[in-house]
Amino acid sequence: MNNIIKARVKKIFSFTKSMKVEPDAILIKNGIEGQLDSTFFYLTGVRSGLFEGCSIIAYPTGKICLLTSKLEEQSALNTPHIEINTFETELEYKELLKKKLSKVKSLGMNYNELSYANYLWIRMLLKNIKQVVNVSKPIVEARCIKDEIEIRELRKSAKIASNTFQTIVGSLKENITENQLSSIINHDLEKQGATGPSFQTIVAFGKHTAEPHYAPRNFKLKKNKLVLCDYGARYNRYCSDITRTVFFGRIDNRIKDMYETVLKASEIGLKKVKSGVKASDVHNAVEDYINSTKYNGRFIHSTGHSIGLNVHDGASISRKSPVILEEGMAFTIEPGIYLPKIGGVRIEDDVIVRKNGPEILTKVSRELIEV
Ligand SMILES: [Mn+2]
Repeated sequence: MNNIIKARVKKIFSFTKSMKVEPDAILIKNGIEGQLDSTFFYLTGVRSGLFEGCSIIAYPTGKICLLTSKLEEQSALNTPHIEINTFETELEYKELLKKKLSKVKSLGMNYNELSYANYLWIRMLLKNIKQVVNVSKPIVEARCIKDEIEIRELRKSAKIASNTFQTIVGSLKENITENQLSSIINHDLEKQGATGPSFQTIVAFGKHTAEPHYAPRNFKLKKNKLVLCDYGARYNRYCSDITRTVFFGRIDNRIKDMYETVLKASEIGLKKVKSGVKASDVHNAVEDYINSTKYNGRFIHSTGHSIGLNVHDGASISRKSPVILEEGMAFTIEPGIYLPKIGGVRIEDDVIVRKNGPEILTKVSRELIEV
Protein backbone atom coordinates (compact mmCIF):
# COMPACT_ATOMS: atom_id res chain seq x y z
CA MET A 1 0.00 0.00 0.00
CA ASN A 2 2.89 2.31 0.81
CA ASN A 3 4.08 2.31 -2.80
CA ILE A 4 0.58 2.70 -4.15
CA ILE A 5 -0.06 5.80 -2.01
CA LYS A 6 3.31 7.21 -3.03
CA ALA A 7 2.46 6.65 -6.69
CA ARG A 8 -0.91 8.41 -6.22
CA VAL A 9 0.76 11.46 -4.65
CA LYS A 10 3.34 11.59 -7.42
CA LYS A 11 0.67 11.22 -10.08
CA ILE A 12 -1.14 14.29 -8.73
CA PHE A 13 2.09 16.30 -8.68
CA SER A 14 2.93 15.19 -12.23
CA PHE A 15 -0.38 16.72 -13.37
CA THR A 16 0.53 20.02 -11.63
CA LYS A 17 3.50 20.43 -14.04
CA SER A 18 1.30 22.27 -16.54
CA MET A 19 0.19 24.86 -13.94
CA LYS A 20 1.53 28.43 -14.01
CA VAL A 21 2.58 28.14 -10.39
CA GLU A 22 3.39 24.64 -9.18
CA PRO A 23 2.61 23.84 -5.54
CA ASP A 24 5.42 22.92 -3.10
CA ALA A 25 2.89 20.96 -1.07
CA ILE A 26 -0.81 20.12 -1.20
CA LEU A 27 -3.07 20.50 1.81
CA ILE A 28 -6.34 18.57 1.88
CA LYS A 29 -8.63 19.71 4.67
CA ASN A 30 -11.92 18.00 5.44
CA GLY A 31 -15.00 19.86 6.57
CA ILE A 32 -17.86 18.22 8.43
CA GLU A 33 -19.68 15.19 7.02
CA GLY A 34 -21.01 16.14 3.59
CA GLN A 35 -17.92 18.32 3.10
CA LEU A 36 -15.30 15.61 3.33
CA ASP A 37 -12.74 15.65 0.53
CA SER A 38 -12.56 12.16 -1.01
CA THR A 39 -8.93 12.92 -1.94
CA PHE A 40 -8.25 12.56 1.79
CA PHE A 41 -9.24 8.89 1.48
CA TYR A 42 -7.49 8.48 -1.90
CA LEU A 43 -4.20 9.53 -0.33
CA THR A 44 -4.50 7.68 2.98
CA GLY A 45 -6.40 4.51 2.08
CA VAL A 46 -8.10 4.54 5.51
CA ARG A 47 -11.03 2.12 5.43
CA SER A 48 -13.03 3.41 8.39
CA GLY A 49 -13.24 6.68 10.28
CA LEU A 50 -15.02 9.93 9.48
CA PHE A 51 -12.06 12.37 9.86
CA GLU A 52 -14.16 15.52 10.10
CA GLY A 53 -11.92 18.59 10.16
CA CYS A 54 -8.74 16.51 9.75
CA SER A 55 -6.03 17.23 7.18
CA ILE A 56 -3.32 15.65 5.13
CA ILE A 57 -0.28 17.30 3.62
CA ALA A 58 1.20 15.74 0.46
CA TYR A 59 4.72 16.51 -0.77
CA PRO A 60 6.20 16.06 -4.27
CA THR A 61 8.46 13.28 -2.92
CA GLY A 62 5.35 11.17 -2.37
CA LYS A 63 5.34 11.67 1.38
CA ILE A 64 2.05 12.09 3.26
CA CYS A 65 1.49 13.61 6.73
CA LEU A 66 -1.82 12.95 8.41
CA LEU A 67 -3.07 15.42 11.02
CA THR A 68 -5.86 13.83 13.02
CA SER A 69 -7.92 14.47 16.11
CA LYS A 70 -7.77 11.94 18.97
CA LEU A 71 -11.25 10.81 17.92
CA GLU A 72 -9.98 9.25 14.68
CA GLU A 73 -6.55 8.15 15.87
CA GLN A 74 -7.47 4.45 16.07
CA SER A 75 -8.78 4.47 12.50
CA ALA A 76 -5.64 6.30 11.34
CA LEU A 77 -3.32 3.81 13.02
CA ASN A 78 -4.44 1.16 10.53
CA THR A 79 -2.30 2.95 7.94
CA PRO A 80 1.24 2.29 9.16
CA HIS A 81 2.79 3.73 5.99
CA ILE A 82 1.71 7.28 6.83
CA GLU A 83 3.19 9.75 9.29
CA ILE A 84 0.46 10.37 11.85
CA ASN A 85 0.29 13.53 13.99
CA THR A 86 -2.43 13.67 16.62
CA PHE A 87 -3.81 16.88 18.12
CA GLU A 88 -6.13 17.35 21.08
CA THR A 89 -7.03 21.02 20.83
CA GLU A 90 -7.53 23.47 17.97
CA LEU A 91 -4.47 25.36 19.16
CA GLU A 92 -2.33 22.23 18.83
CA TYR A 93 -3.78 21.63 15.39
CA LYS A 94 -2.88 25.14 14.27
CA GLU A 95 0.67 24.86 15.62
CA LEU A 96 1.16 21.55 13.83
CA LEU A 97 -0.02 22.97 10.50
CA LYS A 98 2.21 26.04 10.87
CA LYS A 99 5.22 23.87 11.65
CA LYS A 100 4.62 21.42 8.82
CA LEU A 101 4.10 24.16 6.24
CA SER A 102 6.68 26.71 7.46
CA LYS A 103 8.87 26.33 4.35
CA VAL A 104 6.07 26.22 1.80
CA LYS A 105 5.78 29.17 -0.58
CA SER A 106 2.99 27.96 -2.81
CA LEU A 107 0.34 25.71 -1.34
CA GLY A 108 -2.05 23.63 -3.41
CA MET A 109 -5.64 23.21 -2.20
CA ASN A 110 -8.57 21.31 -3.71
CA TYR A 111 -11.17 24.05 -4.25
CA ASN A 112 -13.71 21.54 -5.65
CA GLU A 113 -14.11 19.81 -2.30
CA LEU A 114 -12.98 22.49 0.16
CA SER A 115 -15.48 24.59 2.09
CA TYR A 116 -15.08 28.35 1.90
CA ALA A 117 -14.91 28.57 5.70
CA ASN A 118 -11.95 26.17 5.70
CA TYR A 119 -10.24 28.10 2.92
CA LEU A 120 -10.45 31.30 4.97
CA TRP A 121 -9.34 29.47 8.12
CA ILE A 122 -6.16 28.29 6.35
CA ARG A 123 -5.43 31.69 4.79
CA MET A 124 -5.73 33.43 8.17
CA LEU A 125 -3.53 30.82 9.83
CA LEU A 126 -0.73 30.54 7.28
CA LYS A 127 0.25 34.10 6.55
CA ASN A 128 3.75 33.06 5.44
CA ILE A 129 2.34 31.37 2.36
CA LYS A 130 2.65 33.68 -0.63
CA GLN A 131 0.35 31.83 -2.91
CA VAL A 132 -2.47 29.34 -2.66
CA VAL A 133 -3.17 27.53 -5.92
CA ASN A 134 -6.16 25.46 -6.95
CA VAL A 135 -5.12 21.86 -7.64
CA SER A 136 -8.62 20.51 -8.37
CA LYS A 137 -7.84 19.89 -12.04
CA PRO A 138 -4.69 17.80 -11.44
CA ILE A 139 -6.51 15.91 -8.70
CA VAL A 140 -9.44 15.05 -10.98
CA GLU A 141 -7.01 14.04 -13.74
CA ALA A 142 -4.95 11.82 -11.44
CA ARG A 143 -7.97 10.21 -9.79
CA CYS A 144 -9.55 9.56 -13.17
CA ILE A 145 -6.94 6.88 -13.96
CA LYS A 146 -7.46 4.05 -11.51
CA ASP A 147 -4.69 1.83 -10.15
CA GLU A 148 -5.05 -1.93 -9.64
CA ILE A 149 -6.31 -1.63 -6.06
CA GLU A 150 -9.01 0.82 -7.10
CA ILE A 151 -10.07 -1.34 -10.05
CA ARG A 152 -10.44 -4.30 -7.70
CA GLU A 153 -12.75 -2.28 -5.44
CA LEU A 154 -14.76 -0.98 -8.40
CA ARG A 155 -15.18 -4.49 -9.79
CA LYS A 156 -16.48 -5.72 -6.45
CA SER A 157 -18.75 -2.70 -6.04
CA ALA A 158 -20.25 -3.28 -9.50
CA LYS A 159 -20.62 -6.99 -8.81
CA ILE A 160 -22.66 -6.28 -5.68
CA ALA A 161 -24.93 -3.88 -7.61
CA SER A 162 -25.29 -6.42 -10.43
CA ASN A 163 -26.34 -9.17 -8.02
CA THR A 164 -29.01 -6.88 -6.55
CA PHE A 165 -30.76 -6.75 -9.92
CA GLN A 166 -32.02 -10.33 -9.42
CA THR A 167 -33.53 -9.26 -6.09
CA ILE A 168 -35.28 -6.35 -7.82
CA VAL A 169 -36.84 -8.62 -10.44
CA GLY A 170 -37.91 -11.07 -7.74
CA SER A 171 -39.52 -8.30 -5.67
CA LEU A 172 -41.75 -6.76 -8.33
CA LYS A 173 -45.40 -7.30 -7.50
CA GLU A 174 -48.59 -5.30 -7.71
CA ASN A 175 -48.92 -2.53 -5.10
CA ILE A 176 -45.31 -2.56 -3.89
CA THR A 177 -44.29 1.10 -3.47
CA GLU A 178 -41.27 2.87 -4.89
CA ASN A 179 -40.02 3.42 -1.31
CA GLN A 180 -40.40 -0.24 -0.43
CA LEU A 181 -38.47 -1.35 -3.50
CA SER A 182 -35.79 1.25 -2.77
CA SER A 183 -35.31 -0.11 0.76
CA ILE A 184 -35.12 -3.68 -0.59
CA ILE A 185 -32.34 -2.55 -2.93
CA ASN A 186 -30.38 -0.75 -0.20
CA HIS A 187 -30.72 -3.71 2.15
CA ASP A 188 -29.57 -6.14 -0.52
CA LEU A 189 -26.45 -4.04 -1.25
CA GLU A 190 -25.52 -4.02 2.45
CA LYS A 191 -26.19 -7.73 2.85
CA GLN A 192 -23.45 -8.34 0.29
CA GLY A 193 -20.84 -6.23 2.08
CA ALA A 194 -21.48 -2.72 0.81
CA THR A 195 -21.40 0.02 3.45
CA GLY A 196 -24.54 1.39 1.80
CA PRO A 197 -25.84 2.78 -1.46
CA SER A 198 -23.43 5.07 -3.34
CA PHE A 199 -26.18 7.72 -3.74
CA GLN A 200 -29.88 8.00 -3.05
CA THR A 201 -31.48 5.06 -4.82
CA ILE A 202 -33.84 5.99 -7.63
CA VAL A 203 -36.92 3.83 -8.07
CA ALA A 204 -39.50 5.23 -10.49
CA PHE A 205 -42.75 3.63 -11.67
CA GLY A 206 -44.80 4.58 -14.72
CA LYS A 207 -44.48 8.13 -15.93
CA HIS A 208 -42.16 9.01 -13.01
CA THR A 209 -39.46 7.36 -15.16
CA ALA A 210 -39.45 10.50 -17.31
CA GLU A 211 -37.68 12.38 -14.49
CA PRO A 212 -33.95 11.38 -14.56
CA HIS A 213 -33.22 12.19 -10.88
CA TYR A 214 -36.59 11.23 -9.46
CA ALA A 215 -36.82 10.60 -5.68
CA PRO A 216 -38.97 7.56 -4.72
CA ARG A 217 -42.34 8.08 -3.02
CA ASN A 218 -45.10 5.97 -1.48
CA PHE A 219 -46.42 5.32 -4.96
CA LYS A 220 -47.79 1.89 -5.81
CA LEU A 221 -46.83 -0.29 -8.76
CA LYS A 222 -49.66 -1.20 -11.13
CA LYS A 223 -49.80 -3.71 -13.97
CA ASN A 224 -48.36 -2.76 -17.36
CA LYS A 225 -46.05 -0.03 -16.08
CA LEU A 226 -42.40 0.82 -16.55
CA VAL A 227 -39.98 0.32 -13.65
CA LEU A 228 -36.69 2.21 -13.61
CA CYS A 229 -34.07 1.53 -10.91
CA ASP A 230 -30.86 3.59 -10.77
CA TYR A 231 -28.66 2.64 -7.83
CA GLY A 232 -25.17 1.61 -6.81
CA ALA A 233 -23.10 0.17 -4.00
CA ARG A 234 -20.41 1.83 -1.94
CA TYR A 235 -17.75 -0.78 -1.25
CA ASN A 236 -14.55 0.17 0.62
CA ARG A 237 -15.56 3.75 -0.32
CA TYR A 238 -15.75 2.95 -4.08
CA CYS A 239 -18.97 3.60 -5.97
CA SER A 240 -20.84 1.66 -8.60
CA ASP A 241 -23.79 3.08 -10.55
CA ILE A 242 -26.20 1.03 -12.62
CA THR A 243 -29.61 1.60 -14.21
CA ARG A 244 -32.03 -0.90 -15.62
CA THR A 245 -35.52 -0.24 -16.92
CA VAL A 246 -37.90 -3.21 -16.98
CA PHE A 247 -41.57 -3.77 -17.81
CA PHE A 248 -44.05 -4.93 -15.22
CA GLY A 249 -46.70 -6.77 -17.19
CA ARG A 250 -47.16 -5.95 -20.86
CA ILE A 251 -46.01 -2.76 -22.35
CA ASP A 252 -47.28 -1.12 -25.52
CA ASN A 253 -45.17 -1.01 -28.65
CA ARG A 254 -44.50 2.72 -28.35
CA ILE A 255 -42.45 2.17 -25.19
CA LYS A 256 -40.84 -0.99 -26.52
CA ASP A 257 -39.59 1.03 -29.46
CA MET A 258 -38.14 3.62 -27.08
CA TYR A 259 -36.36 0.80 -25.20
CA GLU A 260 -34.87 -0.66 -28.36
CA THR A 261 -33.54 2.78 -29.31
CA VAL A 262 -31.83 3.25 -25.92
CA LEU A 263 -30.42 -0.27 -26.12
CA LYS A 264 -28.91 0.48 -29.53
CA ALA A 265 -27.50 3.77 -28.18
CA SER A 266 -25.95 1.89 -25.26
CA GLU A 267 -24.30 -0.57 -27.67
CA ILE A 268 -22.98 2.30 -29.78
CA GLY A 269 -21.54 4.00 -26.68
CA LEU A 270 -19.92 0.85 -25.27
CA LYS A 271 -18.43 -0.04 -28.65
CA LYS A 272 -16.73 3.37 -28.87
CA VAL A 273 -14.94 3.08 -25.53
CA LYS A 274 -11.21 2.35 -25.81
CA SER A 275 -8.00 4.18 -25.02
CA GLY A 276 -7.09 7.06 -27.30
CA VAL A 277 -10.70 7.97 -28.14
CA LYS A 278 -12.04 11.39 -27.19
CA ALA A 279 -14.76 11.22 -24.52
CA SER A 280 -16.69 13.80 -26.57
CA ASP A 281 -16.67 11.43 -29.58
CA VAL A 282 -18.29 8.72 -27.47
CA HIS A 283 -20.99 11.14 -26.40
CA ASN A 284 -21.54 12.52 -29.89
CA ALA A 285 -21.94 9.03 -31.38
CA VAL A 286 -24.64 8.24 -28.80
CA GLU A 287 -26.44 11.57 -29.04
CA ASP A 288 -26.27 11.75 -32.84
CA TYR A 289 -27.81 8.29 -33.05
CA ILE A 290 -30.71 9.20 -30.73
CA ASN A 291 -31.22 12.48 -32.56
CA SER A 292 -31.43 10.60 -35.86
CA THR A 293 -34.53 8.77 -34.57
CA LYS A 294 -37.96 10.16 -33.73
CA TYR A 295 -36.60 10.85 -30.21
CA ASN A 296 -34.60 13.81 -31.46
CA GLY A 297 -33.80 16.10 -28.51
CA ARG A 298 -35.05 13.67 -25.85
CA PHE A 299 -31.58 12.57 -24.64
CA ILE A 300 -31.16 15.34 -22.09
CA HIS A 301 -27.96 14.52 -20.19
CA SER A 302 -24.39 13.50 -20.85
CA THR A 303 -23.51 9.93 -21.80
CA GLY A 304 -21.47 9.25 -18.69
CA HIS A 305 -19.35 10.37 -15.77
CA SER A 306 -16.24 9.06 -14.09
CA ILE A 307 -16.79 6.87 -11.02
CA GLY A 308 -14.48 6.21 -8.10
CA LEU A 309 -14.49 7.49 -4.53
CA ASN A 310 -17.35 9.77 -5.62
CA VAL A 311 -20.21 8.51 -7.73
CA HIS A 312 -19.67 11.61 -9.87
CA ASP A 313 -15.89 11.59 -9.73
CA GLY A 314 -15.11 14.78 -11.68
CA ALA A 315 -14.80 13.89 -15.36
CA SER A 316 -17.57 13.40 -17.90
CA ILE A 317 -18.38 11.86 -21.26
CA SER A 318 -20.16 14.81 -22.78
CA ARG A 319 -20.08 17.11 -25.80
CA LYS A 320 -17.63 19.50 -24.11
CA SER A 321 -15.47 16.98 -22.25
CA PRO A 322 -11.71 17.57 -22.77
CA VAL A 323 -10.92 13.99 -21.66
CA ILE A 324 -9.11 11.55 -23.92
CA LEU A 325 -9.87 8.03 -22.76
CA GLU A 326 -6.94 6.24 -21.22
CA GLU A 327 -6.42 2.69 -19.99
CA GLY A 328 -7.67 2.38 -16.39
CA MET A 329 -10.24 5.19 -16.46
CA ALA A 330 -13.63 4.26 -14.99
CA PHE A 331 -16.83 5.68 -16.45
CA THR A 332 -20.54 5.07 -16.72
CA ILE A 333 -22.22 4.76 -20.12
CA GLU A 334 -25.86 5.72 -19.64
CA PRO A 335 -27.99 6.81 -22.58
CA GLY A 336 -31.63 7.58 -21.91
CA ILE A 337 -34.76 8.89 -23.58
CA TYR A 338 -37.35 10.86 -21.64
CA LEU A 339 -40.86 11.71 -22.79
CA PRO A 340 -42.59 14.02 -20.30
CA LYS A 341 -45.92 12.63 -18.96
CA ILE A 342 -45.27 9.32 -20.76
CA GLY A 343 -42.10 7.78 -19.38
CA GLY A 344 -38.38 7.31 -19.72
CA VAL A 345 -35.88 4.57 -20.36
CA ARG A 346 -32.25 4.57 -19.25
CA ILE A 347 -29.64 1.81 -19.43
CA GLU A 348 -26.47 2.42 -17.44
CA ASP A 349 -23.29 0.37 -17.13
CA ASP A 350 -19.90 0.85 -15.50
CA VAL A 351 -16.77 0.33 -17.58
CA ILE A 352 -13.01 0.43 -17.28
CA VAL A 353 -11.29 1.78 -20.37
CA ARG A 354 -8.93 -0.77 -21.94
CA LYS A 355 -6.70 -0.69 -25.02
CA ASN A 356 -9.09 -2.56 -27.29
CA GLY A 357 -12.46 -1.81 -25.74
CA PRO A 358 -14.35 -1.54 -22.48
CA GLU A 359 -14.11 -3.93 -19.54
CA ILE A 360 -17.77 -3.93 -18.54
CA LEU A 361 -18.07 -4.18 -14.75
CA THR A 362 -21.84 -4.37 -14.44
CA LYS A 363 -22.89 -7.89 -15.36
CA VAL A 364 -26.61 -7.63 -15.98
CA SER A 365 -28.30 -8.37 -19.31
CA ARG A 366 -29.37 -5.26 -21.17
CA GLU A 367 -32.07 -7.06 -23.13
CA LEU A 368 -35.70 -6.10 -22.70
CA ILE A 369 -37.36 -7.85 -19.74
CA GLU A 370 -41.06 -8.27 -19.00
CA VAL A 371 -41.78 -9.38 -15.43
MN1 LIG B 1 -24.85 7.61 -13.34
